[in-house]
Amino acid sequence: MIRVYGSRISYYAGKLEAYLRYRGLGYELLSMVDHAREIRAGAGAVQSPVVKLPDGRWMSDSTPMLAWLDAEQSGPSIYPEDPGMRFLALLLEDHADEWLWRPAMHYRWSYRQDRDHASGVLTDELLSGSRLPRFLKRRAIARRQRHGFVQLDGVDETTRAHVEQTAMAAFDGLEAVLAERPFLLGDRPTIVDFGFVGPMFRHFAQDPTPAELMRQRAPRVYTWVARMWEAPPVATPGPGEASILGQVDAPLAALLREACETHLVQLRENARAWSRGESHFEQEIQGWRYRRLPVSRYRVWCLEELRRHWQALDEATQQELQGQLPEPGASVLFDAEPVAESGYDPERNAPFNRAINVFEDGVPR
Ligand SMILES: N[C@@H](CCC(=O)N[C@@H](CS)C(=O)NCC(=O)O)C(=O)O
Repeated sequence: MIRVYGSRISYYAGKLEAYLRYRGLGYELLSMVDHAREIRAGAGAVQSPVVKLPDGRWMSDSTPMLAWLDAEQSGPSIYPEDPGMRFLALLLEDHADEWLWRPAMHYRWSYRQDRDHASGVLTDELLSGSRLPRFLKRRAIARRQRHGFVQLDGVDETTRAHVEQTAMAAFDGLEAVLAERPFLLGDRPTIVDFGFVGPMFRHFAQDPTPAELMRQRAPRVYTWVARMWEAPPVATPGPGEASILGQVDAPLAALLREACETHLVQLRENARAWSRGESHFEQEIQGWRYRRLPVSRYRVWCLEELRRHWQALDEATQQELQGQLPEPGASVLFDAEPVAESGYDPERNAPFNRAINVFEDGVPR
């Protein structure tokens, strides 16, 4: 049995669980806090999720974990075979992982109903061993999360409307794709579905405020979330069956545009600030000014990984993709000089390396 350490309302644990269910891989979900010391020693960092395999090896980080797990499976891969589509799929996964995190945390911790719900769940999951009164535990959790992941992650009265706008752009973008097909690239789930399930499932479809917005504005996304959780069986497709898209269509192009304008623009400025040794940076995204964003070393590595995948493409594919990836943003994938070096995982052992948190020791400072 695979051991998954994490929370049952966690973004990335939800992504991993959806994958394990899809592949029919049995797992048990265990508390991170009760096993924090063991996790730190085994995996390098405490975050949700961390996995202990039946052979005793530890793995972290949903992106390399899914890549490794999928390479071990028989049957059709969740990664598109076509190299160009595969690259675009990895870009959308990273966008869903790293860009939609801010709106997901904002909706969960800025709205009272959502904060009450999530702080209650996390108190019972994480702090059941502490004898403090429950209301104090809830307050401490809500304060940590709201302060660190919302206020210190650049969400204030000047950016809040944009943070919400970008979540609604994701709802609308996915809704348009799902008008065409049951999963984001075709008839079966791919890494793009597992990427978007992170924010869409455990956050937007479960937290009261965005869940209501999703039901009203993006009902197909709401049912797709359930479809992803239902864990459709993976059958080897017969000829002409269970196909996935061979080229970018209009609704997919809209998702890619949003990823370039937001996520890639932020990845570039984050990497620049890291190379200058700064802890925070200021930048404009889609015309909105963010005055103070925390630098993430982990995201410098995310950019390195995307650039590495880009470099592995042949020239003809690169040229074709350049026509599909707009500025501002796209050129950070192929600029001759890298913006920065993370120094993280130089041996390329992920998901079996010593992990780091996305931010310092867990929360932005
Ligand atoms: N890149 C990691 C990120 C994991 C992550 O940041 N998980 C969050 C919870 S969903 C976490 O544990 N944050 C650290 C904290 O809150 O201390 C992944 O994809 O698995």
